[in-house]
Amino acid sequence: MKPTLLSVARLPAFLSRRLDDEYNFHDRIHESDRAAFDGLAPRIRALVASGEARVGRDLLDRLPSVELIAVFGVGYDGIDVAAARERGITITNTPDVLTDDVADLAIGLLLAVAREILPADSHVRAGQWLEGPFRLTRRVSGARLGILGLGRIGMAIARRAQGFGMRVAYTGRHRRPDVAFDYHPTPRDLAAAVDFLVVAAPGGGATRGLVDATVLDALGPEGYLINIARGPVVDEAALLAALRGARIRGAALDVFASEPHVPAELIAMENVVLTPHMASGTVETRTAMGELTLANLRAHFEGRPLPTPVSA
Ligand code: 8YV
Repeated sequence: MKPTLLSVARLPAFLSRRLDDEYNFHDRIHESDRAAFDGLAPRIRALVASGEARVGRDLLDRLPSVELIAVFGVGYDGIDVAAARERGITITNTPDVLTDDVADLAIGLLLAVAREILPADSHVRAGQWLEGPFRLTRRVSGARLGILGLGRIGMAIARRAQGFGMRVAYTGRHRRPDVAFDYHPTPRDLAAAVDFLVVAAPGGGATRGLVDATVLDALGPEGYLINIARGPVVDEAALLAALRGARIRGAALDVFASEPHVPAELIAMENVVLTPHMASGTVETRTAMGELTLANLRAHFEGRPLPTPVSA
């Protein structure tokens, strides 16, 4: 008999189709059909989530047979890990396969906000070039880049930045003995030392609000913030206030505090670049993420070692 699976997030169609072929798969029926969910809940053996999905203690309480939560994404801050562990539930994610794409978008956002690519594009489309040249923008090559969270994605951003001759510095819980970049013990110290601050830290309670008003003020009126990690790592109200008061020069954001809602004030600002949580969103990477999610599920149900379990 095929194991029963529930997805708790919107998944790409190709992945849902494959899950449907291989499992007794139910797509978010806990949201769409409560009665059907209640009948099925005792038989659900695995959840398929995404980087943005929420799996709380309350949901797990209703699912006594869940053995595995397979996350289609690297971040699992939406999962109540403690509640899962108490129940002996294993969690898998999809690291590595998305690292390059996320780093690519971080650099793309950085270039877009500094070189004002979107306003410049509007300048051409609106026929304003006929009236005069576009204003001068900010140089990226050779600038100072700070990375908040030098994990796999942070390192990939650093490598790309070195190609632009940027001087790289970082902060994180620990100084890394294996890298030569300047280490700053706090986000504030790092922000004070750089022109561009890129957030690449995991989400969750430990990093919530890490980029606050003091960090933004340290970044200063010529500084830029780029966030490709998780919205809540940045205090969004403090960011809005800093942008409003020209206390930082610009921001480029792929993630937000309550996606898909983006504050109207942010949308109205010209010195920000906004993308819809799409850093891993290429055909190639989403396909690889889907394959890895399926490989984790298969290994689990066949009793083989999991390709990418989340370590404690
Ligand atoms: C999402 C992400 O998972 O990997 C992560 O942690 O946030 C993204 O890659 C992706 O958008 C699928 O929902």
